[in-house]
Amino acid sequence: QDDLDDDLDSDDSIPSFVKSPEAVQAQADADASLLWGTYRPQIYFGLRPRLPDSLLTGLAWFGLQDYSGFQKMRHQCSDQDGMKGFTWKYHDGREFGIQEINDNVNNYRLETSFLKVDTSNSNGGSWAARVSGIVMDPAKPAALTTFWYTAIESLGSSLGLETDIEPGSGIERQEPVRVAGTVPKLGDFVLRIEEPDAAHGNANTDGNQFIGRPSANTQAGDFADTASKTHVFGKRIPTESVWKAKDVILNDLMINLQQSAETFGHENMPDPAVTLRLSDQVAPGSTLFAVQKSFSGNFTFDVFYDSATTPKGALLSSAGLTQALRAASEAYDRRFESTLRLAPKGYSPQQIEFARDLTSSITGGIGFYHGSAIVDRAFRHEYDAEVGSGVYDPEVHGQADPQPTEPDQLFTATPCRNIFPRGFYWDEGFHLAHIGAWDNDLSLDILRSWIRLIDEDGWVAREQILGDEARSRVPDGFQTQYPQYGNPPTLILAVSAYVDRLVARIEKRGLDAATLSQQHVVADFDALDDAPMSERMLASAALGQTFLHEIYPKLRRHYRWFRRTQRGEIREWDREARSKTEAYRWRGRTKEHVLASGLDDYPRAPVPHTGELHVDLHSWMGSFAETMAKIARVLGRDDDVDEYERHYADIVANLEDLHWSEAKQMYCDASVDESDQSYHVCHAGYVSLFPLMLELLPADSPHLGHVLDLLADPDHLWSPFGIRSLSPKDEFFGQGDNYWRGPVWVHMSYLCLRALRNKYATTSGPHQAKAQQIYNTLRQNVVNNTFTQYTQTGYVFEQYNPADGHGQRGYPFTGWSSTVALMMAEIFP
Ligand code: 6A9
Repeated sequence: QDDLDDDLDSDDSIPSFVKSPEAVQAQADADASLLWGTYRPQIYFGLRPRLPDSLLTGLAWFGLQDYSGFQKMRHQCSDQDGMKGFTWKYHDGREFGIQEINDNVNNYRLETSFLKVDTSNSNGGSWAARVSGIVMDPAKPAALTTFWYTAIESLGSSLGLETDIEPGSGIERQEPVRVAGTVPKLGDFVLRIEEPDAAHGNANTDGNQFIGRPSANTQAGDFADTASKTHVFGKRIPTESVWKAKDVILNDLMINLQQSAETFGHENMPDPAVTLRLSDQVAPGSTLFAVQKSFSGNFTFDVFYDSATTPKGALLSSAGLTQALRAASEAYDRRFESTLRLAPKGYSPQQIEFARDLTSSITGGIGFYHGSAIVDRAFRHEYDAEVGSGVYDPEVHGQADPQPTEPDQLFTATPCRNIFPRGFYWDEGFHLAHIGAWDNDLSLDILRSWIRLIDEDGWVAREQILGDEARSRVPDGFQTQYPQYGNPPTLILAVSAYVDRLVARIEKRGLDAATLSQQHVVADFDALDDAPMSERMLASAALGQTFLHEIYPKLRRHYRWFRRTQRGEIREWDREARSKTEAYRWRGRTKEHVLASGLDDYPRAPVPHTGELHVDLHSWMGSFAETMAKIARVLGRDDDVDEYERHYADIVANLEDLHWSEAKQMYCDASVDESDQSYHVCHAGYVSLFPLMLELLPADSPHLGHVLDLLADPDHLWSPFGIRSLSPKDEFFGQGDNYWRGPVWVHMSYLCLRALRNKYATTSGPHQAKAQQIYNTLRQNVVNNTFTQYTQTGYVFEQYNPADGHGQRGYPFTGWSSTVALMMAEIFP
């Protein structure tokens, strides 16, 4: 009766501009205000364009209080650096940001900011970056040395130092250092590194009156002579090693350090400020330049990237930057309030700042990655064969054959800047909920980038480890991706959120949904609001390539990939399933893990079996079908709508037939025992909640009350800090790696709140009052606990302890944990 989706639709033609690398280029050209950005969230600070093989810039620093700082140079974000928080306090995702880095070990609070000008210029315009240091405790030693590097990644580019320098001599610090270059798509530019003092010839107003002044603990004469100068070096390095700029800098520092050791002897080394300085040597054809400035006390220096095509009058000075940053942060605060509307909800200024930090950190975590991934198209896990012997058989499973793919690109937000700085598929749906609420078009740009990665089969890898830099952060055993394995389809939630925003905008302009589906839609919100909208305009917009039209074929292919490859077996002899096809099983399971599910070590059937059925995937597929129907409706694809609606109805029906346990009064996985008898696999936890979280249960479902009870029961999933992943009554609670076996995950509470707010607490039915009460308390609990932890530690965490609420695992985990800001604002797309 039902298609098994083995063949792709003939009309599934994918416009070539969606998949070609030129398309990405065209896209970068199209949205010039997104060309430059802090797109290396894996380092503390630096700007790059979202172009492969282009220009990289970055900041590194270490403490000069003694020789140990040198070994702990700060560059790549690391949880080993002992920072008391590093947070984008402002970041609008396009033109401006201010980050605070609390380097307690070095007794400095750094403020790094950037601001772009002339951004509608097709080459991305110009920008300024500011680095300020403020001594935290003036009673303690404070001396820091900073490095700003600029490097080209391609042979078609060039770079050169325009400032005169002699090896070993340095440059007077009042003098700006200029690096000029030319890079394809960016054109000609000059980078100026200067201190505000130098620019104005008088004391600047930033409270950094200590610039260059030796503090009491330094050996005055030495410091004044050498560290008060700016030092540089330039070197030709292999283009593919540019991301290791820190190592290149360290190597250059070694030249002078070794000379000093010979001169003074290891026992009598002078102040590190004297010996730890760059060589001032510039090799011919240098591709990387670093500029070093050393400070004791407070300081500020600025880096200006002046594009040759930006009108002179639009270029920034230090004084202009100070003003522009202030104006931008005030504008941000106004925009933040009008977008999230937290003040009327009675939140304190500190709580509002918390939500602002979260919002800035999700946009500040956006990165651009390019390069090869590693994919194994040959291997299958022993449990993935359709006949599950449980024994490894090379005939069935193939030999491992990991291969690098063609280079690809991804524009994506990231879960955690220090330990997971790359794209993760199911995390991204949550990121986009947040980003989309802030800047619709930015979220579409990211969405489009991910959708491009969906391959011919409809598959996209769960973890996007593109290029050597990204790969350097992943242990060997975790690098390979397998084309049989999926991950929860959350990107579709972002598409759905977009459709809702679009419909809301259009309705605001008095156009009904019928007109909309006839005329199709435009992607550009601003065009919608600004232009005098008429039916004629809408019709002409429809003639263009609208966003939904553009992505639909790939989404459909993706949907069909899930249906085809993750299908479960229904055993007809002991199941009363209404549909004989709608059942699902995650591929890629091992005995202990189902990484594909995203819930890694959550307990499943004790013996892996090809007859297993997974209720979380079943629910995701229901949600996927429902959302595809919604998109197809907007696009006026009526046949497809019918198909998705049929799938959806069957999935909802089979949810009850296959996954509801009468005995346990709970939704459960299912499996098959040795004598081929089916049984339920019940572990009270997140998996049991999916039918509710993804709104598959009708508001008057006879099972809804039981699911709500489980969720709200303090003996099971309810904690004062959010919902536990597993009930303390479960035998696996807190066991093993204890990743998804009890700890509280913010984004799962977000999904619950979303379902409650959008459906169960707002639709009349027998459980509405209870749903309302749970909604209010859960929201309060999660917001309060994450806020408390944030004020205590300066961090947002990957998960929270189910017993005492303290933050655990990755930090700063400003990926899906940032949805706390949406909870506060009650934005649940
Ligand atoms: C493995 C170890 C430094 C695990 O947030 C990203 C993902 C989630 O999608 C998933 O649901 N995290 C969750 O269970 C982190 C994934 C890290 C994988 C890297 C290598 C690296 O150690």
